[in-house]
Amino acid sequence: MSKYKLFIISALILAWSTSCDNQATPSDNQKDDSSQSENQDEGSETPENETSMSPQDFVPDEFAVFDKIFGDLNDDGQEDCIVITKGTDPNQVVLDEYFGEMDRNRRGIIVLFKDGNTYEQVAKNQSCFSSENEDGGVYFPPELSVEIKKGKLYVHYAHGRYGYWKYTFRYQENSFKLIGYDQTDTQGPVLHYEYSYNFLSARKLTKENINFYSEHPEDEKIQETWEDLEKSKLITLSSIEDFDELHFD
Ligand SMILES: [Ca+2]
Repeated sequence: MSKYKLFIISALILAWSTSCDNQATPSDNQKDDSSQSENQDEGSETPENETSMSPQDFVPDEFAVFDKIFGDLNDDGQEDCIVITKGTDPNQVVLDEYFGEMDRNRRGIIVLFKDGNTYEQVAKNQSCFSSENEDGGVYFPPELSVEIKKGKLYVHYAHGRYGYWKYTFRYQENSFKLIGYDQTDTQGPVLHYEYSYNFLSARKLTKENINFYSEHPEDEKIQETWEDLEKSKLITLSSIEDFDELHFD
């Protein structure tokens, strides 16, 4: 009889502990699910916190790598990486009367800081640059190059005999800020105007070749003018919708 009682008690304990296990399982799963969705949310809201060993891993599926530039952008001696991306939408490949198929997918930029063996994403803008196959009219379209020099990020547009313009960015307060803009207006080898904006000091320097119409570079006579700019919040790289629309003169 006592053996039978013991059996009943053992059976009850077993049943009770199993039900506890069953209860615990879904709540654990629930916990896992919620922490996973929290992580996913964090990932989409703050992609700049993503890390990976390879720059390629930061490029979303529907984009291709157009170019990669290496150099130190935050003065820690570790070589950072800029990835220039390009869209892959087949609808953006158009047929040009003279040049045949032209891929007009826009280009973007991803900036990665090296930290030991991994990269961390610190800035991303997927469509701020037009394609390399825009219609330049009677002249070729401006040629984009992105460079790292002395810890700064330069977005440079060369436009042959008409001159160039370039944007200078520096990493500060957790984002790349536009701190300078330079532009030249030339006619072949002869300079007409050179503008230099410093957004940190809110000052602009204009150099004018007052002997421009002599049409000889050796006759250049430069007159310098300084102006104060209206102080405003620095523009961030990630917020620029279209570099083609970002001009100051
Ligand atoms: Ca670095």
